[in-house]
Amino acid sequence: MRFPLLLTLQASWLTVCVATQHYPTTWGHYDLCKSHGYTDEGPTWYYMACQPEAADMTKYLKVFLDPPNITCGDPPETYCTLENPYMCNNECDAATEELAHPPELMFDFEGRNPTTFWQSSSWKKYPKPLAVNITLSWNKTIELTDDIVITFESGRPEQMVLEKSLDYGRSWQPYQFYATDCLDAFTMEPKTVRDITQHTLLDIICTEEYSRGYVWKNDKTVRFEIKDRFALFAGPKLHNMASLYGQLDTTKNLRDFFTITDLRIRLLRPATGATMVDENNLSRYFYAISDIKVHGRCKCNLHANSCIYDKEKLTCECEHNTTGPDCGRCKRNYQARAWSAGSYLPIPKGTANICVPNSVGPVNCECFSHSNRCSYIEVLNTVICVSCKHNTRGQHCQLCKLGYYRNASAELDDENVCIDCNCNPFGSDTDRCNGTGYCKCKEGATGAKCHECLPGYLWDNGCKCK
Ligand SMILES: [Ca+2]
Repeated sequence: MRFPLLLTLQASWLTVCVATQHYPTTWGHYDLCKSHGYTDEGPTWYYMACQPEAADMTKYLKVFLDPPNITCGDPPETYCTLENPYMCNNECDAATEELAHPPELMFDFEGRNPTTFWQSSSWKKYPKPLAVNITLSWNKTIELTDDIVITFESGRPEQMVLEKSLDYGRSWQPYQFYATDCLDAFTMEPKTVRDITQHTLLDIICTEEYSRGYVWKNDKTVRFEIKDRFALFAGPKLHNMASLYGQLDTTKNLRDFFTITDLRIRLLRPATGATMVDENNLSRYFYAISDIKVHGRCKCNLHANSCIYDKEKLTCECEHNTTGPDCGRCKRNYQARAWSAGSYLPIPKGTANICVPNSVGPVNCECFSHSNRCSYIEVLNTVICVSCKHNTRGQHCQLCKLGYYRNASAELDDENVCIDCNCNPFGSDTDRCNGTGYCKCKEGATGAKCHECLPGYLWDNGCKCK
């Protein structure tokens, strides 16, 4: 029986504060979507940008192979080792559990000995290339937060491309090319991640770093370096995440670079060892992968701090009145202003950019013709008019400014709705008046505007005793 799995997301503030730690989980700053608070108007919610904690994303993917029947063992095959063509005691048989190498063994728990791995058929149709595509699909946008690491139990491929899709597999872009000879395989100059700068971060490179060295059995991994790329903005130990957030906030291309819905590993040529391909012993050449690491975050546009995994699909638990798998739109009845993603800025709590309920205030910035500009006050969850003219004030310019009073014979949208109190500056206490225009007089003064004196008083810049 399958239960929905809730990714819980309590960021560890402790870890954030340990400055000397390598690669602190500073992304965890954004772990709360809202908090309770108080204003003059009573209790309210304060909204903050928030996002789910980074996690092992291989638990939530589906894997597809192309060709679909490329996994070894049907019919059963015997394999030789690359180093010693006479050592042919590895058997693959899909019908026997202990001898089968299905794709899910690329994602099971590793750390056991011997390792478990997926394995392809051997290169029986040489010289036709032995090419295999491994597609990992999340059916959901995710943001990569750590290096992608692929561990090969065969030799590492001599040619391979890592590709990504941002549109659920409709279109693909390369992430990185891998070859023993980049010029020969892809007509690209060989580079490494160390050649990349802030300005060339989006460049796609070919690297020879992860293809050579089959003889060194420990060099089994092929890597796509995410953290080295982060470090170009956040510093070598990722101390200055604020700088990275700032860049991610303002540069959509950069944000998209680390965002994927699918990954595709295109295996184009298996390891062949140091010598020519031995056509008489093609059982030496195949692909075998024991582990693929993809660490990332369920992408919710900074509008959710958790995702649920239900019916084999990740979905954001949207806050801020947003909805959709990525919190990518406003809920019904919360469309008083256009949807926008949350922002990492200002550090450390960001801006929630919540969706505004239609029912809070008039939807179309109603200011009784005294203003045509409104502003949304997030703390109060309210739309208010800005720069009310004609001596008005208030959320909808429905009140008179101090020193003015309501003209009882004018409608609310009349330019003359507010009349100057016109209180005599010497005779009255303040320049304010009541709702009928009467000013508050100083001792001895009288009249609506306090410009006359009571009996026994004489006018002399105000009313003085006789
Ligand atoms: Ca495994």
